[in-house]
Amino acid sequence: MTIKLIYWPFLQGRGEFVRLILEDAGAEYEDVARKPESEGGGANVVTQYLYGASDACVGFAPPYLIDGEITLAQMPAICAYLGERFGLAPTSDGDRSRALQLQLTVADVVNEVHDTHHPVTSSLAYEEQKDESLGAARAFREQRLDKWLGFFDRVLADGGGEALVGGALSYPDFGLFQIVEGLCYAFPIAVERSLGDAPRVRDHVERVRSRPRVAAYLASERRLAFNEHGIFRRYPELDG
Ligand SMILES: N[C@@H](CCC(=O)N[C@@H](CS)C(=O)NCC(=O)O)C(=O)O
Repeated sequence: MTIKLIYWPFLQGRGEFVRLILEDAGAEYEDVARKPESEGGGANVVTQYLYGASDACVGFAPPYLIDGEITLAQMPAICAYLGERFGLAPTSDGDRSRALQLQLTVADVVNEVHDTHHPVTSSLAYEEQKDESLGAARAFREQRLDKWLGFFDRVLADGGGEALVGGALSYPDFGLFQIVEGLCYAFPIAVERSLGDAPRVRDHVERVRSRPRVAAYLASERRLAFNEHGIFRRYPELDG
């Protein structure tokens, strides 16, 4: 049965963490809202789920995943589910819990990055909170970026350098790939400096990028470009 992903059709956002796992797994899936409206797609599909107009009360906010009878929301929960389903999760109980811990840490980074351009509220545009964003982005660059990348670098070192947990690539490895890709887009100057102190993270990103299905996906039209609607936005003034 085809898995359905319901997510905003014009941005990577939190949906991209799900897309990367589906792609690496070679899963049969439909990115429903990206289909033309005439074929049942469009942003309206997401809105229907978001505002409860759909039959299924899936979860509070997108991404949503539908796999037969199973409906799920919350990006880390979806990634954990797909990791288990497609053999991209550790097998021992301890490592499985740790994989979830790491995916939740990825989600923490996502939230912090979001708050660099929306520090006041999501319901106002960036342009309406630009002054506050300057301070929030500066604090992120100066106090958090090295800390986040250093943390993941140490986790990779502990795991032998090839994977975050369990000795083989699993779903949080794709999460780390995506946050570093996003950070490089949003804060190219600051991240280039920080990655110099996180060499394992840098290598890791290339390792994930060169996986055949990931590489094919990144080169395809299915991979949306980063843009200023998503989580990782390039506003040069926020890069210091
Ligand atoms: N914690 C949730 C956050 C979900 C979320 O904020 N979704 C965004 C798109 S990335 C959205 O459209 N939110 C609409 C809303 O909160 O009303 C997750 O990780 O999935």
